[in-house]
Amino acid sequence: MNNIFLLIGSNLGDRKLFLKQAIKHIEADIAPLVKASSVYETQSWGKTDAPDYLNQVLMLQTLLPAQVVLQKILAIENLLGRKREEKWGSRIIDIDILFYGDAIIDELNLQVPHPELHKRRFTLEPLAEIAADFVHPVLSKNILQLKNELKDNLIVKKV
Ligand code: PH2
Ligand code: MG
Ligand code: MG
Repeated sequence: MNNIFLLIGSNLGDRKLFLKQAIKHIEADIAPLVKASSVYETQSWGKTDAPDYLNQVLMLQTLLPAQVVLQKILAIENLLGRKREEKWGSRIIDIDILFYGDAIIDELNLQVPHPELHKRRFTLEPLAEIAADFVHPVLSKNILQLKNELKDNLIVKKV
């Protein structure tokens, strides 16, 4: 089995409900959750004038290949009504693959580990809550170390 970590996020509409609906579809179409972090309210990263996000990290175990997981994620985002607009634009739901076990994937439509995760407090705080010891397969540091080295000081708080 592969341990997969997903980040879910929403900064539009009923954010809490979108996270709940995303989890329901992830459990039905991909795999049941093994662990989930608390929900965090986080300042928007990249576009600082955008509304705050709710973010949460989920861990699941699956034998599905990463590309199949990605296709299922895109289908769930579409089902929930996501419209794709500008980079880092506000969204009702975003589901990103952070890690797929120790795999390093560099394909046009999929990069794993997520190339920016080590720069983002909104990702590392919830990830550290459920997987502080997990070692980043490219950077060879664990999540707690990466969190302690963060330069990102945008506000991230448990709700
Ligand atoms: N996602 C982004 C860009 N900025 N900021 C926060 N706080 N949370 C996110 O999930 C997020 C973001 C692109 O996917
Ligand atoms: Mg994202
Ligand atoms: Mg995404």
